[in-house]
Amino acid sequence: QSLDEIRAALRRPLLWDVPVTGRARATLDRLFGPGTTPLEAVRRILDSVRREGDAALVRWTRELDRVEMPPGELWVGAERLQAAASDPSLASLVPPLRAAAAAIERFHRRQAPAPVFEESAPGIQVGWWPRPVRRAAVYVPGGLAPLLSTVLMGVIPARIAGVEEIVVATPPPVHPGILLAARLAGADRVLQVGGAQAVAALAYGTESVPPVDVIVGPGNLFVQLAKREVVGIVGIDALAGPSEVVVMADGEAPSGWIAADLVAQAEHAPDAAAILVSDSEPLVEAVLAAIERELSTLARGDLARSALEAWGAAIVCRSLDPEGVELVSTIAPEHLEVVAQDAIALAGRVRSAGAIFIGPHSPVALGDYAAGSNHILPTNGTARFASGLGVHTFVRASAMVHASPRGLAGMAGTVQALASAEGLEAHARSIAVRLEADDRRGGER
Ligand code: HSO
Ligand code: ZN
Repeated sequence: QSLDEIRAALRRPLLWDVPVTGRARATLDRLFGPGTTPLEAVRRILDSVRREGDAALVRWTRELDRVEMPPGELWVGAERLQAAASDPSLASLVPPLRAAAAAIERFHRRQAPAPVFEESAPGIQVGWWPRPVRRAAVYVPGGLAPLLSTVLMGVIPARIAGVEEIVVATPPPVHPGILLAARLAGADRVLQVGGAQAVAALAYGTESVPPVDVIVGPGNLFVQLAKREVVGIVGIDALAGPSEVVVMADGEAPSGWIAADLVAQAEHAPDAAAILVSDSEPLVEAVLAAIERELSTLARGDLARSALEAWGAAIVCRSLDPEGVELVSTIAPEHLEVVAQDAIALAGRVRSAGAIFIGPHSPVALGDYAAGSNHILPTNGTARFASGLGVHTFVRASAMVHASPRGLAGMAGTVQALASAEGLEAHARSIAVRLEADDRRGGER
C-alpha cells in the first residue's frame, strides 16, 4: 500500500462531522429534534447558558446528566471536599497521587517562561514580560473512568504558572477521588457541571460562575465542539480527539509488552487508536496473538476489542528508517513508542509526535501518570503544529518598550520614513512633536 492510502485509512472525520449513534443519537433527537447535529445542539446549549445563566445549567444537568442540581449546589461544597480528603476508603490513593504530583511539579517548574529585557538600539529597551492568566478552568471528563491523573496534569501547570484562581469542572455525580486529586493538586474549587453547558458557563459567566480566561482539558465531542465555539472569547489548550498510540518496533522487540501497550491505549475508549509499525512480519504476528490472549483476560476486554477492531492497525514496512519514520511522521501521533535498535536515534528522526517513549522499559502508562511529563497531548495529527499542555498554556506576555530622549531621536528617522510610506501622518507626527519639544528645551540629548 502507498503512504497516501495508509494515511487515508487512518484519517478520522473532522470534529463537526463525527457521526453520533446509539444513546447520544436518541438524546439529540429527543431534546433538540430529529436529525439535529452535535454542532447544532452545542450552539443551542451555549446560547441558552449565555441568555439564562444558572437556570440553563440546572436544566441541562437535569436533561443530560439526569442529576437534580439546585443553583446553590453548582459548586462542590467545602464539607464535601474536606470529606474526600479524609475519606478512609481513599487513603491508599494519597501516596501515589502525591508521588505523581511531585514528579509533575518538578518537571513543569522547568517550563516556567523567563522574562526578557534588552537594548534593541542605543537608548531603547524592549522586553517580553510573561504573566499568568487570572482564572483558568480544567475540564475533567466523567465518562468511563474517573481520570484522577488528568486533574493533576491540568491543575499543576496552572498553579506553577501562577494562575490566581483554578477551577476544575466535571460532570455530576463527581467521584470523590476527583475531589481528592483537585485538593492535592491545588485547585481552588470544583464546578459539578459538565458538557457544553460547563464550557458555556466558564466562557460567558453566569450568576454563580465567574468567566475564566482559559479552558483546558479533554472531553467528549460536545465538550470539544463547545471549546471550538468559544475560542476568541476565552483561550483553549487544544481540541482533544480520541487518544492514540503508535508503536514502532523491530523484530527484537518483546511482543507481549507491545501487545500490552496497544491494549492499554485501546481500553481508553471505543474510538481510541492503537497502531503498530514494524519491519518484521513475525513480530507483527506475535503481537497480534499476544493481543488476543490479553483481551480475553481483561475486565474491559470488550471495549478494547471494539477499539482495536475500529481503529487498530498493524503496518509492515520495508524498513523502520526511512519508511517507518516517514509514515509515523505523517501520522504525528499523540503517543509514540520506539522499541528498536538505536531507539534514541530513531525517535530523533520522527518529525512530529505529542510524546515519545523510548526503549522497551518506557510504556506510555509511565507518562500517563507519574514520569512527570504531561498527558494532555495533541491528538489526530495536530502534533504537526501543537505541543502538549504545559505552563505556557496559562501564560501570555506583554511586550515592553522604554526609550530615552536620545533613543527616540536615534530611531526617529526610521519610524517617520515607514509611517510616511504607509500614509499614516499622525504616526510620524507623534515622533516629531517630541523631537521639536526636546530641541526647544535645548536638547540635552
Ligand atoms: N493516555 C491518556 C491519559 C490517561 N491515561 C489518563 C490514563 N489515565 C491520554 O494521554
Ligand atoms: Zn492512558
